[in-house]
Amino acid sequence: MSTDTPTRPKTSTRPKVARPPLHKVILVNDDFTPREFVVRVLKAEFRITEDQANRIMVTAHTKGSCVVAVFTREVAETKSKRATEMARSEGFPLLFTTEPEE
Ligand code: TYC
Repeated sequence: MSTDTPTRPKTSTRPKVARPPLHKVILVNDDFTPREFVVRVLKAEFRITEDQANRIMVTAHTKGSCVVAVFTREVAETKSKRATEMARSEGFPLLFTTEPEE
């Protein structure tokens, strides 16, 4: 069947390179974990400087929680779990959680 209207190849201007949704790792404050230990865990698991770790720790300490970084879901969950386990193995209640980025 033919029409007068020439058919165009289906093209899209939208690139098909959807990025995976990102998840935040959140540091939660508590009254027991020593500040120095929080900084040590942050540096060990998230490979950040002493200065960055200190700022994140102080923000969680004063505001209740602080976003540490964002990763793909699996990486965020693994890092959060490892950091929380590091604290448990030393007997501290320090907690890291994850949540999807808006
Ligand atoms: N609030 C703790 C203290 O005063 C320190 C601390 C900071 C603990 C941040 C957890 O996510 C945290 N020793």
